[in-house]
Amino acid sequence: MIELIQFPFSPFCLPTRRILEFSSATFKIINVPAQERSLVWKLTQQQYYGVPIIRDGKQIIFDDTDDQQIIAKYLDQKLELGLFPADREGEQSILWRFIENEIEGATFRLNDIYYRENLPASDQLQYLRFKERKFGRGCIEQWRQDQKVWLHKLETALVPFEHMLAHREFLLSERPLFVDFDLFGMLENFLFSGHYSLPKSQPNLREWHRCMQTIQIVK
Ligand SMILES: N[C@@H](CCC(=O)N[C@@H](CS)C(=O)NCC(=O)O)C(=O)O
Repeated sequence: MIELIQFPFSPFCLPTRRILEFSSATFKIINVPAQERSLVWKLTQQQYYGVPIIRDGKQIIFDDTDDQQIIAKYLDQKLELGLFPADREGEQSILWRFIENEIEGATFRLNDIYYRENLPASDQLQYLRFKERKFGRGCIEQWRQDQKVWLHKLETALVPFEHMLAHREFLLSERPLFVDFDLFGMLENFLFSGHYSLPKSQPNLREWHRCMQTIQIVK
């Protein structure tokens, strides 16, 4: 059975989880604390500490690149999901870079504002320290002060997707491709704290999001 090693609000784990649910394959979720990666380190034989990783029998799959989608492509092939049709590879790879930079940059900050609610008390110190080491002292407090600015940036960055969804049911096609799951995962990260909803100005995106929550492959 496929095992997904993850933590629940990770913007990079959420697309993988939804792809697995979409596939109808049986899989098991193994949650690790957001700041404690010894299981990941051990399973990858000291090659990687990020999440997600996948265990599939004897194989361990992880994506140590910024833009190759190694895990999603592995699942796509193995489970025959058709998420990466060759004739859409170029458009998808431009879109997933935008999704994982512009969109994710806003969603993770907006969610991290609520890290004390999202994490058990025992994990909060290491989480704050990790963020401050990466983004500077007081970064989360700053994001909290700039919350409206980040919400506006997110809404603006989502406009092109709203336009795409005015013309078809999914971003590039009449069926979901990888970029649908990628954007969905980032938005689930944004919505995780329960403090936000998708912009009222973007009804097509809201409808698509509702559909993406439960869609399953028909084979
Ligand atoms: N390219 C990787 C990126 C994964 C990633 O950035 N994961 C974050 C969590 S959302 C992570 O584990 N970062 C390293 C860390 O937190 O120490 C993928 O798509 O799987």
